[in-house]
Amino acid sequence: MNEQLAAPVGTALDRFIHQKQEQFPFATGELSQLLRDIALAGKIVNREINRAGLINITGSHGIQNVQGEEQQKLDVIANVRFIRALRNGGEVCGIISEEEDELIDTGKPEGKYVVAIDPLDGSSNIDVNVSIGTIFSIYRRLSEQGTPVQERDVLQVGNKQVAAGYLLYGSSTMLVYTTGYGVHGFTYEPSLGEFFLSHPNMTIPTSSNIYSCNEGNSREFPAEVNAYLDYCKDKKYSARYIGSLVADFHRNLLKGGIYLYPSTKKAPQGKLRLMYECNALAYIVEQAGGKATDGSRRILDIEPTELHERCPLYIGSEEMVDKVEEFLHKEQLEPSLV
Ligand code: AHM
Ligand code: MG
Repeated sequence: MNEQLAAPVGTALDRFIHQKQEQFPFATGELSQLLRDIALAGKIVNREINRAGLINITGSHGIQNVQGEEQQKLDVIANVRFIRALRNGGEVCGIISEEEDELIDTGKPEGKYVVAIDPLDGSSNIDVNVSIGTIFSIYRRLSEQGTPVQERDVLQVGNKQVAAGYLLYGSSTMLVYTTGYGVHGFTYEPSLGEFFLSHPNMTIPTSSNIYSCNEGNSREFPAEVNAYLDYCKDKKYSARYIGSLVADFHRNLLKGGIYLYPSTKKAPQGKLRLMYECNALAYIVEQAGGKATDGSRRILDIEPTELHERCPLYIGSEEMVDKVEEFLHKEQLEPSLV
């Protein structure tokens, strides 16, 4: 990591963003402002989450989202908060959100950026006081500034992300993001209402003994995946699965490990969404020295065709992702069950 880009632990997020911007002579400050907008919305959502148990706003909202899943009230709240923050900021011309069927035109055609966001991921964990998160990807628009946003502005390949990150609402609230110059983690200090740099230049161990997977689905997995899971058990790896992607990913980022959500018989493309779950985490993991694939393709090289498309995900420590790929491509194994 370039020493010039180093900032001391304890640096406030705003200052950190400002310092980074100063290192790029032609930066206009719009991306910096956009990151601040996301951080602000994150603080508001964090407050709502912390009050959830008290003010009885958790539980199903009674309507289904675009994926056919039941929305939780906090999903809706988080969605509204982030969209409002991004709209008011003015840097963003279009948004796709897990909670919205269609591309959202923010009504700010001068906005240079588009955002793909999962406002509250791991929503099945809200009611049980388990960590949840927000995941976001930022792209520079392709169409001309000053014109309405188009679908092609958001349907960009992951390697075109200019920034990506997540908020983790856990035992502490954290913001972790990259703009392509390493991964930096900030911890929220609620009494001051500010994020402070706590994890500069995060790197993921190249290997470890943690695997994260919903093995309840194993009857539905391809045979090759089950062979890999047997390998993990032979190696006496620890299974750690929270069921909140951000939380599972964050733990593996710090400690090393692999997270896998394979294709299943029922869901041949897996469960997770490329545009606002897989791409952001793939960008972060690569910046941290790890790897992310769908089993055969680098996640960041997948050309999207639909806003809400899904893809299998194998992500984490490089050697562990290499190993699972080795299993997935072993010819001597029984043909895939899927
Ligand atoms: P969500 O966007 O509806 O919350 O679904 C995504 C979540 C991930 O956070 C998590 O890793 C995965 O779904 C868990 O799925 P499962 O319950 O099938 O194990
Ligand atoms: Mg999600």
